[in-house]
Formats: sequence, structure tokens, C-alpha cells
Amino acid sequence: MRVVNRINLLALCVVTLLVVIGCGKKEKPKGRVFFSEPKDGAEIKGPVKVVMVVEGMEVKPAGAVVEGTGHHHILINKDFIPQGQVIATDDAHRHFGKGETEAVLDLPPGNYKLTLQFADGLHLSYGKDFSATINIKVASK
Ligand SMILES: [Cu+2]
Repeated sequence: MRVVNRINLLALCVVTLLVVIGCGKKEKPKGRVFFSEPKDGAEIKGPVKVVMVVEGMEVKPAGAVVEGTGHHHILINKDFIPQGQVIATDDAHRHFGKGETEAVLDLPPGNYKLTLQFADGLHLSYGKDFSATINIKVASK
């Protein structure tokens, strides 16, 4: 009898778990990007090491457009790029087209707004949902 009860309990747990997982999937956001380094508001001396994270997509070097993949960009003192718009290539728009997730930015002392922007293989932005902005201060050495 005890064994049967345990099996019933186990079955109930499995069903509950499946329902929870099933519901969770529907509510799961598409994904996001963020800097795991530096933290928003950080004050940094010297070169700025950045660590870029994406969730819900895969990092892939630039080139072909593959659904669900892309590469990171850091926009310096710029806002996110609207979805579908191509990201410029200049000093204020850095591409990490080799699929890098870490970089070192050599920034002169001052206050900076850094926007992380994920975009597809042809550098077309994934928009606001796949951007994150932090403010940092680079202190004089
Ligand atoms: Cu790019």
C-alpha cells in the first residue's frame, strides 16, 4: 500500500512539474542582453573590460543571417538601434563580429553611456529588447 501511495505521489509530482514547466515556457521572454561587467554606475581606472551576455539567442560570427543568432555591439554614448536598422561601423559603434563575448575598451577619462546591442549576421539590429544600457565613469589613471 505504501509503495502504491509513493508511486501516486511521484506521478502527481511529475504532472505538477510538467504543468509548471509548460506554463513557464509561455511566459518566458524572448531573451535579453546585459553586461555582466562592468556594473552600472561603476567607476573604473584604466582600460574598461566588458563582458557581454545574451540570453535567448546564440552568439555567432557575422556573415550569414541565421535565425536565433547574432553578435554583440557596443554603442558608445548612443541609444539602442531600432529593430531592423543596420548598425554603423565607426568609433562609437563597435562590432564584435568574430563572436566575441569579452572586450577591452580603451576610453579616455570621463563619463560614458555604454549600450550593448545584439544584431544579426548582417548587422541588422534586434532592437530595444536585445539592448542594455549602463553608465560608467572612467577615472584618470
Ligand atoms: Cu555587427
